[in-house]
Order: sequence, then structure tokens, then C-alpha cells
Amino acid sequence: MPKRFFKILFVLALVGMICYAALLFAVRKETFPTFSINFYRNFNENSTLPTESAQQMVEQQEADTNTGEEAGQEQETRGEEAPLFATNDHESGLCPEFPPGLVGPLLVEFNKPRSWNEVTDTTSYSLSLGGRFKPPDCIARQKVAIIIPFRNREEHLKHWLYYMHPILKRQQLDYGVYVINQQGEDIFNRAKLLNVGYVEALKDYDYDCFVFSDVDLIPTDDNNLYKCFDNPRHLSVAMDKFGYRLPYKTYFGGVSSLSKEQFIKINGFPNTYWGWGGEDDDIYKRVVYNGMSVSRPDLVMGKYKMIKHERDLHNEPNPVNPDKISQTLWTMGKDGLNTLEYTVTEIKKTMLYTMITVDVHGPLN
Ligand SMILES: [Mn+2]
Repeated sequence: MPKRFFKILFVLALVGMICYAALLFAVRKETFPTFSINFYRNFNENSTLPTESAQQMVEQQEADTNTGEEAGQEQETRGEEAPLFATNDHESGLCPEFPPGLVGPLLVEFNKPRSWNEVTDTTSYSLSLGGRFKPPDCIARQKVAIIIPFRNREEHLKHWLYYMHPILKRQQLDYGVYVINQQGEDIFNRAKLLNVGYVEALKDYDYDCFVFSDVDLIPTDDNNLYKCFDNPRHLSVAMDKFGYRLPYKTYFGGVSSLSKEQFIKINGFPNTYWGWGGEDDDIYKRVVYNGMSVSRPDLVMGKYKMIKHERDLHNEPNPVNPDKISQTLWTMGKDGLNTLEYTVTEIKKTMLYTMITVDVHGPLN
């Protein structure tokens, strides 16, 4: 009896040790699904949104099959402007689908301020009043309004114009640059300024595509085309600020493009996000709720440099905004293009841009 007892004990101990060793090995090799923990951590590091709503959105994004960073792009660029082996560019006069003058990776630096003379001398060639351009030897495939929300960022604007005009020219776009300047010192409203830009640009010209860009973001590869695709596009996917990757999967901030049709479909952007944060996530949800997906360049083509800066005065994170995002499904129909009201107080055109100063009827008024 005692002999048999020790035998059983010995076997049990042996089995236990083997299991323990196997467990250690597995953990070391990370064969256990630790990725979910990493993912959560990444999210928290980079986002100021509450994790709850963010988590929901991530799940929603993952359910959406057509939004992968790489996959989406491939499909977009191929699917859109019809024939892959277009031979009729010559006859139609259309610019080639892939602009031949692109150079790829670019050197972008913000370490020294630029003077207006420097920017004008180097970029105003072949521009017309209002920061307008058309390719001289072919018909552009899209008419693109670039909309920049703005207040007190002249140094950034100079960098933006200095780098972007040459890029946009090489991309053979029929484009115009609209700087939408919020008047007064009331709390900032990025998304409402973008709505204003859309409406005001259309009064100027028959644009069919709108690129919405922050003033402090410059792409470092000119293959990242500032045009519209079959689905709304998020262009700034790999910002230096976020370690050259998306801060979270459903991120839609920085630079994006929507065709006129797509913009109307989502009732434009929300007008009610005052202060910093949330409006880009609201826009993302509008896109998804309206049956569209997000198109993106890959992480190589989608690299961006951001000009380092302090947070602006009167653009503090608004604690109300994160709660609003969970309401988008119900609010998007009654907050957007159809409820936009503002007053234009000045329109100024230079060779480099059109600046529209606007009273956005802030909460202080
Ligand atoms: Mn910024």
C-alpha cells in the first residue's frame, strides 16, 4: 500500500512538472494570445478618448472587412478610374492616372522659419490668384479644393504652402487652396470650419473633390495623392507624432479626402464639436454608418511630418465631446451641412491661397 501510494505520488509530481515546464515555455514564446493586451495598451497610450467608446469603434472597424490599411488602398487605386491599360489618354487629353513627375520620398524640415518672400518666390510659379492651379499640358482627372482650418498659425501655413504647392502641381490636380480662418478668440471649431470651406469653395469653382488638411501636416512621399477615391480616404496614416503608424485603427484625423457625393451622403461634418477632440471620430462613424468604408494608403506612402507646437489657446480638450461620439448615429442627420450657419467677414486672395475669415457663431456669441 505505501509503495503504491508513493508510485502514484511520483507520477503525479512528474506530470505536474511537465505541465509547468510547458506553461513556462509557452509564455516565453508568447504562444498565448497576449496581443489583445498590447493592442489595448497602444490604444491607451495614444488616445485621449474614453476606452469604452473607442473599444466599440474598434470592434465595429474590425467587423468591417474593407478597411485594412494595405488592402483598401490596392482596391481603390485599381478600381476607380477604369481602364488599367488606358491608351486613350492622348485622345481624351486627360492627365495619366499615375502622374509621371512624382519623385517619391521627400525631405521635409521645419527647423527654420520661412519668409513669405521665400515661399512666394519658390512656389507661385504657374499659380493663379487664390492659390489655384491647373496642369498646363493635360486635363486634370479631378477638381480638388484643399480646405485648411486655421487660426493664428502663420508660421505653419508658410511651411505648408512651401511644401504642398510643388507636390500638388506634380500630382497634376486642378486645385485651389482654401484657408478657413476662424475669426475672434472664441473656442475653436475645426469640423465646422471644414464645412464652411466646402460650401465656400463650391461658390468659387465646380469642385468634385475635397481634401481636408490640418495646417501642420506635410506628407513625406508625393505618391500620396491629394484626390478622391471610391470611398472616403484617410491620408495621414503614418504620422511621426504617432511613431509612423495609426494611433488606433479607426483614426480619421489629420488629412482626409471626400468626394462631393460622399460629403453630401454623410451630411457633411458635425458643427457642434467645440474645442479639441472627437470630431474626427464622429466623421469616421458617419462614413461607416452610411455604408462606406475608409480607403487608406499604406504605411510607407502615408508618412507625414507634423510641425511641433503647443496646444493653441481656446482649443482645449472638450470633456463633452467623447460622449457626443456615442450619439453620432442619431445626430448626424440633424447636425451637419443642413444646419450649417456662419458669417463670412473677409475673403482675401493671394497667389498662394484664398483666405476666408468667418464668424462661426460660437457659444460666446
Ligand atoms: Mn497639430
